[in-house]
Amino acid sequence: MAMFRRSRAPRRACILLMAAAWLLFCTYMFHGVLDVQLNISDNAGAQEVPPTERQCSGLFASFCERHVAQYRAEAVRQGMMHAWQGYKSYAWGADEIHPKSKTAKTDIMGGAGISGMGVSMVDALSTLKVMQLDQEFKEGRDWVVDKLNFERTTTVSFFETVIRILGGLAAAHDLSGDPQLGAKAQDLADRLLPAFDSAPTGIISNTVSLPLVQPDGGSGSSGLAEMGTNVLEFSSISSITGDDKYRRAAEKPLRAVHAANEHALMFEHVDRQTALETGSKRGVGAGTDSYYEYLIKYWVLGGRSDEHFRARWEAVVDDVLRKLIVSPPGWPFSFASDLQGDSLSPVLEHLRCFFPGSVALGVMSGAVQGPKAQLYLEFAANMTLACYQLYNSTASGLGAERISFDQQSGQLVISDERYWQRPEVIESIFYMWRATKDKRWRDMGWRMWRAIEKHARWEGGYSGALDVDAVRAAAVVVPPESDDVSQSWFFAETLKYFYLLFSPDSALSLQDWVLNTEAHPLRVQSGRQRGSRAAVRLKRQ
Ligand code: DMJ
Repeated sequence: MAMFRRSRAPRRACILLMAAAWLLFCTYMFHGVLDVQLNISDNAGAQEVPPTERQCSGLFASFCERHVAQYRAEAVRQGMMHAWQGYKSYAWGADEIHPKSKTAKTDIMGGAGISGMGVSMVDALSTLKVMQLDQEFKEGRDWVVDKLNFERTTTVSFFETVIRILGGLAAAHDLSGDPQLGAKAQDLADRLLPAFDSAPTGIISNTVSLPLVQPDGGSGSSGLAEMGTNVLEFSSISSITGDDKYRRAAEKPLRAVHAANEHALMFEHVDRQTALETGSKRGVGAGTDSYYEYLIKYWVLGGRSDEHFRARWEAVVDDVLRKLIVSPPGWPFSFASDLQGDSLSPVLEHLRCFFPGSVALGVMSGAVQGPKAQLYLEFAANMTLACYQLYNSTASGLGAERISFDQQSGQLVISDERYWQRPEVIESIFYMWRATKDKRWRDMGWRMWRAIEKHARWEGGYSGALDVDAVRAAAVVVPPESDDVSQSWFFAETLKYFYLLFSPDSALSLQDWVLNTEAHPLRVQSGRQRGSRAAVRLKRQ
């Protein structure tokens, strides 16, 4: 038998050789992806990070993509740490930081906004928690528990106070389970609650006075977004406290508005006595936006069982598709515009860009099915691409506040050149990524993030810019001038959506969480129905 026994040496050598070749191949494939260090300097010129631009293909594409995404998520997380550090060093407890001059500001939007509530701190909490920056979260949480109180006499915007402070506290509670944060949220909710008792419809006034809102007689009208953007937050307070009065109070005006108005797509104001719409413009932009957003999100938050809100949302989207779509000639994208009389204006403002994301969320949640879901998602993809042009068509890569189209030539014009750190475009890109898993959404987001790092980073954090196209206009290369303001929504929303775009779905499951209009995650209250995901692919351009 021994003569049949072959030597094992050549076989071993062969295996060793193959292993070495495999190692070499892998090293070549992933060189620069695995061992790359973050290298972001203050207000850096271009920070070139070629590995993250690498096209992942072949056998290891999904492995490679995972690492690129991890790298990107970590870059954004470090951005949050940088912004937090700036706020901590130069503006601790203030409402806003001015990151270029490294000074602090208390009072947002002078008089009719909010002041003295550590707005950026409260807005940052849920982002810190989502990013698992636990030490930083604790610092903020301790300030809120020890220092934040609502005793000062002040006039505030009901809307801003609810979406940033009440939403921020409720989310910080829901994410951490900390009862003291829940108590702080309830304290504010109790002070705001009497606002719903002013008018028979329950429609609140745009501005109210703290420390305790007094019913004001309920005359005049309220902005649609201002009256219709609180049901998520108050409903969450009901979940936290086990007392349904908050949810009931916030639902009442919405039901009154729906009963009084047959048009799903409404004018910008409602009369507080009759709940009838007033105004002249129908659209989903400034002044009306988050009212529409909350129709679908409230349905999701409540476990997808209240048909009233789902049906109203579907009627809105159908009307938008029928009446508001503008497709500028020669431009491959279309978007929802505003209808004034019979005319649609070919203007796209950043604020309106939340809308496709909310449509994608509705589709993902199973609010519509079959061909309609497909139609909605195709529209959402196309409008998100239109919105991406707010960034893609500027010389700096920062997002313009508004673009429009020349009536004669059809050419795109940057009609408001300010960058305000707004979240709506990255928000819709995030939802489109979750709905389709097309990695080009991530690449778009990364290009946007790099522009922010390049043009909007300062020692004290990140700011807006005065002219996103200044680089193109100037004869020599000049960076866009800073507006020296770090918006609190940059902490709450912009950074969070960038981070979630590059993170695995498990970082924040949309089955379990609903993001309010300030991107504060609130826990879904009951039911866990799985929505259908209609697959739609981006058309190649
Ligand atoms: C945020 O405060 C909220 O997203 C609001 O609904 C609209 N405006 C800002 C951000 O642009």
